Amino acid sequence: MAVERTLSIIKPDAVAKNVIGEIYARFEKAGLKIIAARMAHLSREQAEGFYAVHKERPFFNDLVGFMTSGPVMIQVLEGEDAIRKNREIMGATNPKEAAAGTLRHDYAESIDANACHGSDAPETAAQEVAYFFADDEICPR
Ligand code: RTP
Ligand code: MG
Repeated sequence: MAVERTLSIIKPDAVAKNVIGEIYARFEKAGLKIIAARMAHLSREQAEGFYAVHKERPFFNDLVGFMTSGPVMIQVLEGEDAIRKNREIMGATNPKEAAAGTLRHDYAESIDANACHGSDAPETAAQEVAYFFADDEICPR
C-alpha cells in the first residue's frame, strides 16, 4: 500500500465544539501523521474555489456559507492509504448514515454541518493540498 497525502479540514462546527485535539488523536491513532496545519477563516472566494467542483449543485451556496461561518483547521495527513483511511475515520457524508465511532457520527449535526472534509482521490488530494499549502509549509518526517 502506497504512502499518500490527503487534505483534511476540521469544519467550523467541530472547531466551535472545541474538539480539534480529539480529532487529531484519531488521525494519529490510525497511523496518519499531521505534516502541515493552519487555522483560517476562509473568505467566500477561497471556499468557492475550494469547492468549485460542486458549483452547479443545489447545496453549493449553503456549503460556501457554512464553510465561511467560522474558523476551520486545515491539515495535510500522510500515511499508508491515507486518503481512504481518513474517509473511513470521517464516516458517511450524512451523519445520520455515519457508522458509530466515526467523526461524523460523534461530532456532526447535519449534512451541512458535518464536522470534517477529506480528499476523495489521489488527483483531488494533490490539488487540494496545493490549494492551501506551499511545498515549504509541508514537513514530512
Ligand atoms: P467533503 O468533500 O466535505 O469531505 O464531503 P464528502 O466528500 O463526503 O461529500 P461531497 O459530495 O464532496 O460534498 C461536499 C459537502 O457538501 C455538503 N453536501 N450537502 N445537501 C446535500 O445533499 C449535500 N450533499 C453534500 C456536505 O457538507 C459535504 O460534506
Ligand atoms: Mg467531497
